[in-house]
Amino acid sequence: MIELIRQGLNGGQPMRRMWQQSELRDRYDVVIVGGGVHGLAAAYYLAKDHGIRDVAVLEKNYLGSGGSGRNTTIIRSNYLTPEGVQFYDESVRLYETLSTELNFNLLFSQRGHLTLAHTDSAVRTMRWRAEVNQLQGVDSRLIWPDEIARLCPLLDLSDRPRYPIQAALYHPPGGIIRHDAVVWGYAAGADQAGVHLHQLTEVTGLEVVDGKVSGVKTTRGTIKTGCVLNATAGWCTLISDMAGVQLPVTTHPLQACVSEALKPFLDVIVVSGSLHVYVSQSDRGELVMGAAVDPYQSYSMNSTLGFLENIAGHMLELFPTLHDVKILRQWAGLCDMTPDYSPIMGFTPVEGFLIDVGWGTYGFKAGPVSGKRMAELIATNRTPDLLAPFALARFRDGQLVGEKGAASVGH
Ligand code: PYC
Repeated sequence: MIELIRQGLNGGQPMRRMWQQSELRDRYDVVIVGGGVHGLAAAYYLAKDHGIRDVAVLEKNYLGSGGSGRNTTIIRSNYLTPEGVQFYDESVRLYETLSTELNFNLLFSQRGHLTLAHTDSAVRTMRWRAEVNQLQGVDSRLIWPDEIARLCPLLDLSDRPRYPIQAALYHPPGGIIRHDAVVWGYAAGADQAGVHLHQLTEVTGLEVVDGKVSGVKTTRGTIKTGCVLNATAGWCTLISDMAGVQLPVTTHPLQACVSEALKPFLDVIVVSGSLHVYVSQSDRGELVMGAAVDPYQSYSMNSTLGFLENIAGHMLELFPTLHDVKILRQWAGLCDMTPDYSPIMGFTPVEGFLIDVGWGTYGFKAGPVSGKRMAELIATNRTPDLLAPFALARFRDGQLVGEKGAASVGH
């Protein structure tokens, strides 16, 4: 707001750009690969919390062009494991104050999140999640059709559908936020703190000498550095392979679509794991909808008719009155899936090569917490307690953090 008034009094001078175009230096203290919310947040907190400003963020396309600008903007912390709930809860709390922190309105709307249960086993899982959430101090509870009807009157709660709705996990702090504003806010904050943001700069190789990272080769030249953070989500195995670090990650497309604008009728976010659909209504009135990841590995971001047919059918099972609604557009992003549906953050066997990967379908909601805690890890050379369960070594040690049961849809 203060910035808006300042610009208003600026006498018609051009607005300050949100971030500058800097010269690419031939060395930085820290190089972050990936200009999405994770990479930008890590750069922002490195500078702001730890005074580490000699940082470059390298993005092969434009900032936010990957998953950060393609997700369906849902923020929540109603996970299944205590480790996951604590971690995503810190992210929700950071999101709650992020507009003020970045001096940029991110339009965060904590409208409540409903995960529907259509079977006895789904009711059991929702009860389990509610209890784990409550034990961690997170507001989630099991609710029944009368309360679901009050929160979402247009849902078909009758016995007519093939899988009638039996109950739901209700998570009031869940919400939606303007995802590109989050990217731009972190980018502007990092830029103002002295970080260099380099778009159209693709990493083509990593230099590793005697088990230590020493440089990054890019399409614009080589950069010397002793610290590289891989924050590239769907492309993370390609970058890690350059350091000789193998990741238990496969990349799958995730599709989404948006309808024409409708009068406001949907106050909450509605998720049905059994029907493979999640939907929220944007501030403009559009329905933003998504489903499970595509069941094949690919780097393709093409949309398919099959996705549209399935999601339309499942949406109509939930909301039969929407039968004449038109789809405006559809798109896809890439998800870096791990065997336990939890991310991988921290050190690797290559000194100075750090990872913030394996986000699957959960990446956007974790941007602030992973950025803050990975910055702490880089600055202190110690793993923060919150990140300890998500180390790469858990796959070697058999200490998985199973979060598949908290996925919005079955995969
Ligand atoms: O985990 O809430 C979620 C989600 C929604 C879309 C993709 N992931």
